[in-house]
Order: sequence, then structure tokens, then C-alpha cells
Amino acid sequence: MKSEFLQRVIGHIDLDYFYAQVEEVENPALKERPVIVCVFSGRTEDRGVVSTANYVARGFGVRSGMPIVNAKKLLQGKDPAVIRMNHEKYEVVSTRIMDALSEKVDVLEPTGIDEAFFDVTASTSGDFERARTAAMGIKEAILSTEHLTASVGLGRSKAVAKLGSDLAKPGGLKVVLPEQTKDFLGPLAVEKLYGVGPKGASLLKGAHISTIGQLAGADPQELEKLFGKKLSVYLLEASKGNDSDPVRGDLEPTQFSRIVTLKEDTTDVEEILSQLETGVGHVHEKLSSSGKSFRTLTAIGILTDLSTKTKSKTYETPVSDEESIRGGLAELFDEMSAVSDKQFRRVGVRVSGFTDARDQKSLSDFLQA
Ligand code: DGT
Ligand code: CA
Ligand code: CA
Repeated sequence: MKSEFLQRVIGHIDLDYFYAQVEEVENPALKERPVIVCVFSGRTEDRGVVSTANYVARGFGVRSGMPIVNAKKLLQGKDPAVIRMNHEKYEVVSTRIMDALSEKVDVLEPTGIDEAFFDVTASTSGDFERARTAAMGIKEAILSTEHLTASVGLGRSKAVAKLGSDLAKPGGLKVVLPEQTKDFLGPLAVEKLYGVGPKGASLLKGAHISTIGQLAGADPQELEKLFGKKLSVYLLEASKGNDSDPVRGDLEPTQFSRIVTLKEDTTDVEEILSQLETGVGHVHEKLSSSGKSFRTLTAIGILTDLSTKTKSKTYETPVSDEESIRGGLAELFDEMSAVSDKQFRRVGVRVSGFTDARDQKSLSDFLQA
């Protein structure tokens, strides 16, 4: 059967309290305690904001974006774990999960470090019960391989799927059958709709629209005055779960990477480079087949204590040859092993900063802009 005749089955997956959960996996004793992952920004010790917090900390009122000092006040006497954000570490986990996910769905469109839309219309023949089973399988796979929980929504459009994953948080699965779409969306607050945002919500409030159901019944011309043609058409469609933007699996990649597990833990750079040779080949192959050059090369090391270390170098002019990757990695791993006495367990290579990334604007980009 041709997929254009099938009921679309769209999913959205979002990892729960992502940065903080990754920290818990690395150090399970943290699970019982409030955990805040922080971006330290200033000269004074506590200057900066909470990037995210686990649900224990959220139970005491801590939120993303909150100044660290405020979070510490809320957590006084609660034995909080205050952890410095390590973006590279989360990026490595994210890449692994996205790679695995892309094998399990028909089309995957990552929209952030911890979330993605997916389409399973063809593989489920448009059947939501089969999609439910597939989604449970995906959640279980992430749990068993990465020990991370995720929330998933299934619906007939991106906006419905995204709302589903929001409401399933943390750790749940929300399936909105096509015939339930109107009843599901109607009562929800309009700011929850994908693409509305706080600014859009306040414009809508001014027009006395506070639920998605009210938005669905709004006058198209009034909406166009507030949001312009493109966005107002989208909002009206999305409020009915009829937004038609496809899941885009063809977005330009922004990086290629490969991580390998060493046969034995080691600090020997030559041994590391020799075992990483297949990874270098893989990354080089990806570069050649896509006709890309890169400027930034990153060496990734996961040590025996499971902590992740990375070191990067940026080339003045873009390169794409295998020798530059090898030479650069040798330097980077030399530098890394010089400052650490721990052994490496897994090692990886990543290239990023591509030069020819085409300007391919999707509706998602438009909404996120
Ligand atoms: P949740 O609600 O269980 O999905 O929790 P998170 O923490 O996964 O929240 P999400 O999906 O909105 O964001 C994914 C990651 O992005 C999160 O782990 C940390 C980072 N992040 C989110 N909000 C902020 C923020 O306001 N400031 C900073 N610096 N980082 C943020
Ligand atoms: Ca999340
Ligand atoms: Ca997210």
C-alpha cells in the first residue's frame, strides 16, 4: 500500500530531565538526591543559572533557567548535588541515541539535543496500535542500553505528537488516536501548542484566546493580523491537529562521529589510534560521500570511571582528508592523556563545523527562529 493513502502516524520523543539524568546514570547514588546541572557564568562562585534539575529537585521548586543561588536556597539542607554542565558528555549520549533511533523508525527528525520527531506511517501501515508497540520498544531500548527514561507522544500530526510527549512526562507514552484529536486538544492551554511560545501566547491572550479549542474557532483574518499569513495558517491547522508539515529526515547533518570500545583499557595513544582506525575510516567515508569539509575535529575519551573527556581543534581552512583526521587525533589524544592518569575505555572521533551546509529551512526551523 502507498503511504500517501495511509493515516499519518507521527511521534515525538523527549528524554526526561536529560542533562541531570545523564549525570545520574554516571553516578547512580545521585538518584536519591536533588541534582542541579548548572552553567557557571561569572567571576563569583555561584553566578549562573540552572540548566536542568532532576525531579527530586523540581519537587522543591527548582526550574530550568533559575539562578543558581535561588536553587541553592530552595535546596538548603536537602543535600543537593551541584554539577557543572558538560555539554560534550550529553552530546555523546545524544548522538548514540539518535543513531539508534534512526534505525527503528521510518523517518527521524532530531529537533534538539534530547528530542526528535519521527514518522512510522509506512512501517505500521497507519495503525496506531502497532505504533504503540513500536514506541514501547523504543522506550525499552533506550532504557536498557542507556539506562535513560524518555517520554513519547503519538498522534496524527507533529503538533499532536509533541503535546502528547509533554503530557506523558516523565517517562510515559501518550497515544492520541485520530478520532480523539479534537477532544484532546480543545481544553489545553494555547501556549502548549508547538510554535506558539510565550510571545505568541500573550498576543493570543490579548485576543481572548486561551485554549487550543478557542484558537481552532478563531477568525482567520484576525489571526493573520496578529501573526502574518504563514504562521496564522499553521496555528489554525495545528489547533485542529491538521498541521501537515512532514517529519524531515533529510536535514543536513551537522557532524559525523564514531565511538569504539577498546579491546582493553589503556593510556597508550598509539594503541588508541590504531583501534580508532575504523572510526576514522567511517567518518572519512561520510565526509566523502556527502562532499563535505570540516573545520573542527574532536577527540572523545570515555575513561574507566565512565567520565567523558573531549578535546577539539579547529582548522583555519576546511579539510576533509584522512591524514588530517589521523594527525589531528594524534595531537589531541596526546594532550588528553598528558593531563589524565586514568585509562581510556572507549574512544571516539567527531568532525563538525561543515562548510557547505545548505540553507534548508523547514517549518520547524521557522517556528524555532
Ligand atoms: P524534561 O521536562 O523532563 O524534558 O526536562 P529536560 O531537562 O530534559 O528539559 P528540556 O527537554 O526542555 O531540555 C533539554 C535540556 O536542555 C535540559 O536537560 C537542559 C537544557 N535546558 C533546558 N532549559 C534550559 C534553560 O532554561 N537554560 C539552560 N542553560 N539550559 C536549558
Ligand atoms: Ca527533555
Ligand atoms: Ca527537550
